[in-house]
Amino acid sequence: MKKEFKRTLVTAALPYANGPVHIGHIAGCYLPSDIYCRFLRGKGADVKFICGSDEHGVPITIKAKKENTTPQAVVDKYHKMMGDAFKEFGISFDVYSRTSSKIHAETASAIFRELYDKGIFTEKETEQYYDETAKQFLADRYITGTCPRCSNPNAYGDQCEKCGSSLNATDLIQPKSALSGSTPVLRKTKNWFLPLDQLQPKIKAYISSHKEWKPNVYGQCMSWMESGEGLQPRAMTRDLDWGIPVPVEGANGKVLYVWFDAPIGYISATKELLPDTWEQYWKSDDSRLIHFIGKDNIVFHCIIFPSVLMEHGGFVLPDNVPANEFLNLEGDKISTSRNWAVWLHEYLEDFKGKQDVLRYVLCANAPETKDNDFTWKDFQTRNNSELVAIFGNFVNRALVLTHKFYNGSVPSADIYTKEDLLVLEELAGAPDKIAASIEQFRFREALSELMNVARLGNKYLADTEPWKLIKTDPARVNTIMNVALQICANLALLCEPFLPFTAKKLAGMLNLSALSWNDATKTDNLSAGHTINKEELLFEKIEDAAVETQIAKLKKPEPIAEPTTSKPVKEATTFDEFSKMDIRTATILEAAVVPKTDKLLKLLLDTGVDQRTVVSGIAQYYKPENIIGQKVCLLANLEPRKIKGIESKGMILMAENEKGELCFVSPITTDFSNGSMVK
Ligand code: B3M
Ligand code: ZN
Repeated sequence: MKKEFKRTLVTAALPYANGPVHIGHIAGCYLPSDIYCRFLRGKGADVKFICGSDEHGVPITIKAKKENTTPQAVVDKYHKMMGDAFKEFGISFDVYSRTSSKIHAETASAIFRELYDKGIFTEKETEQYYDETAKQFLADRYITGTCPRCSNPNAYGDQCEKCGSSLNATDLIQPKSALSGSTPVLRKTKNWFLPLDQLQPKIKAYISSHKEWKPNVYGQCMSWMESGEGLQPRAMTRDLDWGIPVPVEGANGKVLYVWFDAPIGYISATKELLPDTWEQYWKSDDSRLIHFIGKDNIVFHCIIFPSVLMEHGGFVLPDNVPANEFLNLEGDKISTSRNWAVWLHEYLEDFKGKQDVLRYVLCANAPETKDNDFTWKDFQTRNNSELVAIFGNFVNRALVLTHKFYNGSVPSADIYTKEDLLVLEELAGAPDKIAASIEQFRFREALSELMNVARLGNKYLADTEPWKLIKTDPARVNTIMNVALQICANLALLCEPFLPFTAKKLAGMLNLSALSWNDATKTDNLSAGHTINKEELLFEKIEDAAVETQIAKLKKPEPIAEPTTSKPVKEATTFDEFSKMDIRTATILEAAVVPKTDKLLKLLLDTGVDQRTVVSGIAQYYKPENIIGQKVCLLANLEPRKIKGIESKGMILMAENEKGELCFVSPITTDFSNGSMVK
């Protein structure tokens, strides 16, 4: 029997605050969850829509290193950027919170502590890689080395991106620390593990009771439990300095595993939204919890988070986890590092006021059951031949004719023909059809049912030709135009979940107010004599030039490689002249800002032959603590020079980027020792 729920809590995956949002994220979970929530609200249901930024974890610290700044600065920047873009795109979160908030640290710590006190965790000492130069344990992402499967020399400690194998850091051949380039050593460390092996029977029973889940989700969960040795214990704490401190004794220098704290972010965000009533949504049996995510997050939402909730007790478990597959772009995997992406904030800038076009295309082409492809050509076609030619065209004709024939006043329908009645019947049946699809998370199907309503209207006008009949049978035209206007009104109600900006505009044109989804089962939402407003175009044609610009932008190389930034080659020199330069490799051992300056760093270098001090003008670009262990090229026989009272012996070689900033040229991992000649 289907359970009756009183309220629904919908969550969308908390995006990592280490970069902006792209169309893959939107199609994966933010758009479907938004459609779902708007639909439920339209039906008058009690629903809350929860999201926020995921601000912990190694992706954030890596980004901070890359941008030479602090993790907090990184998350502050992207939290704001993502929140603003979601809002402008019409993603209707009731709250957009963040996991660096105080309320979240308290909530996550309390849940960890409860599990700890109940004796759920197993304490285990394991050997983890430790970087002796950087003096810290290394997260898997911070270790690179050769893949044992395919010999890719740049595999990461958790995964080889070349052959796709998932790895353990200790599997890597010749591991290197990405922090200092040194070879990490194994050190013992204690962490707290969630014994998923022991919990497996409970988890399996829970998932087996949800055969209604999407086959990709259900299947993935089952295959984890049934293949190999089944679920394995997983550490819920990590040796890292960015995150929520582990709230138990003897856990100095350890933080909660990001996948322990992040889903709890849904709870903290609900608390932030509803300080007094949040428990209703999380703790009563008649509340329904639904997580919208992308497929790479399935294990965390279907297995790990429910285990935490179960072991804690008192919380409802996810009732459904409608995960989508991936969206590709122009036939290729979306990639942040290759800049192969359509960024939401850039779309909003380039296509002002066209939020609904992207919403439409991403929904019509959503990767619901398999990976799908976004192309700019398809974007243009769907806009021009569906939104403009069907939806926009129908509404425009109906409104223009109403103004022309009736001065904007809705005519009355006195006698219906059989044809009219069939059209009205189909119109009245549309909301249930669309609803049935949405309730099963089939948003593409739902959208196509919505477009069928616009098609119905278009066909009705084409068949009845009121513009011809007006001379010979004006009474008949009254009915036709009344019916056409009812279709317009219901379209405004039904399109709201998908195309909220269009819904608002259309409702304004029709002078409709205070109607919602449920009213769309009626076919007399506009009464005779009601005055409508002037029509405007709902959608505009998108020209070739606009999509060509986007395609060109996609193909444009990273700005750093642009030819305009290169300087002409200098005058010729001789090899003898060059040979006089003693350039060799060295490692930065210590770094400090030279007092009373803001440009200079005093560096202590290991040159292989000695240790020496060099003063370098790079303080604006690098923080001293971030460059310890950095390999450099040193011009070793440059005459010593006193700079601010410090004797500087040599000069390190840097590259100047197009912004005039100085960057290290040496790769992060290197295979030569200090003192190697550069020739
Ligand atoms: N931040 C991973 C991701 O963005 C992660 C989701 C957390 S949901 C609690 O793919
Ligand atoms: Zn590999």
